[in-house]
Amino acid sequence: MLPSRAVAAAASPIVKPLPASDFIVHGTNAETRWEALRDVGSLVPVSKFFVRNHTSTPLLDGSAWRLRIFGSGVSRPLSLSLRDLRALPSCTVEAVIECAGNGRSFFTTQQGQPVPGTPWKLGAVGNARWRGVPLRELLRLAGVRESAVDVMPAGLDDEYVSGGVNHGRVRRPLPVSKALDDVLVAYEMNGVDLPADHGYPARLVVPGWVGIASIKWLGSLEVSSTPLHSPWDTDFYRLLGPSYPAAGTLVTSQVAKGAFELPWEATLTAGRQLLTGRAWAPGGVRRISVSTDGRTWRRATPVSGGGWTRWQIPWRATPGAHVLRVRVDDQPESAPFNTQGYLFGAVVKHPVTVV
Ligand SMILES: Nc1nc2c(c(=O)[nH]1)N[C@H]1C(S)=C(S)[C@@H](COP(=O)(O)O)O[C@H]1N2
Ligand SMILES: [Mo]
Repeated sequence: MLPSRAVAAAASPIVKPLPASDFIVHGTNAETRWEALRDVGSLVPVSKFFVRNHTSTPLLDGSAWRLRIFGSGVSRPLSLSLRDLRALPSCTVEAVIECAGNGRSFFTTQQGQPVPGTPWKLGAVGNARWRGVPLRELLRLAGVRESAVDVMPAGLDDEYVSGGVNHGRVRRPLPVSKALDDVLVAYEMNGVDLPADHGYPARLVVPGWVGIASIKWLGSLEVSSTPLHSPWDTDFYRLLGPSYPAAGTLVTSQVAKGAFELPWEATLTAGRQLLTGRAWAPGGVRRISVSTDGRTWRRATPVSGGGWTRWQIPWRATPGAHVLRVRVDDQPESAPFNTQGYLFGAVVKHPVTVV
């Protein structure tokens, strides 16, 4: 048996409980309900954190697990156990993980541009505190060469088969420049061992980049002096369509977004309401504006800072149908169409009925 094979098959694609009050389940994926974050602090607890699985959560044995680092870009290939990894100097970072397809359903519902794929609203995002070893340090230990250009992290979940094609293990090349910058090989999430659904025993955390970069159930890192590719950078996670070059544009950084901590659709009672929500942007949030009438905008009050900001704004709600909007930084009115529905960065129109 391979040392890193799953010890057992889980009964469902996601292991943790998915109460309907906290999640909308889409096949092997689960989206966080925004109303479930209303009274929650800055960190999204594991119990409410979205899950995006290409297949199923594997149940890995941490004591048998190894992380292999190899390839033409390193002079000292390594094989680390979980104990080895935990013995190295660690650091803790707060970072948002957000699926490239977060907000995808709004291409269809707001822009009349149907796109295939998981019809996320805005709940394919979460902020957590991650502890682990900077990838930079592991690459140094492995003797990363000047000539190294790409790192290919690969997951230990099942091979991904779609449309009759086996694409192999979930893996996606990461440029060495990013790998040496702020990427973490994380083994804790919000102070506990990484939960099975979020990559136990270790995952990458790639701050500011689309979620696919943050490979879960990390089993190997190939470091190469020549460019590496996988279907996850050649076919998936590319912006394709009339306004892009024929080969498409690779998706790397996320775009600014904001959400109300309200059900979709929401019903509120008339009178004074305190609207609350969060705003997030890879480089930090600069400005949050809210419109309750579609014409005038008011600044919301930030309750916390950074790249994941809680905010609030009072609203005198009058009976009837309303559309609430939050704009973070320079969010546009419409998002550039791409055939796979990535990076929906436009202002979202949140329907609310006041009674
Ligand atoms: N091995 C592996 N890593 C993976 C995935 C996967 O299916 N397999 N999904 C990716 C995608 S598309 C996203 S958005 C994030 C989601 O992380 P989460 O499930 O911890 O929220 O994990 C990424 N890492
Ligand atoms: Mo994703």
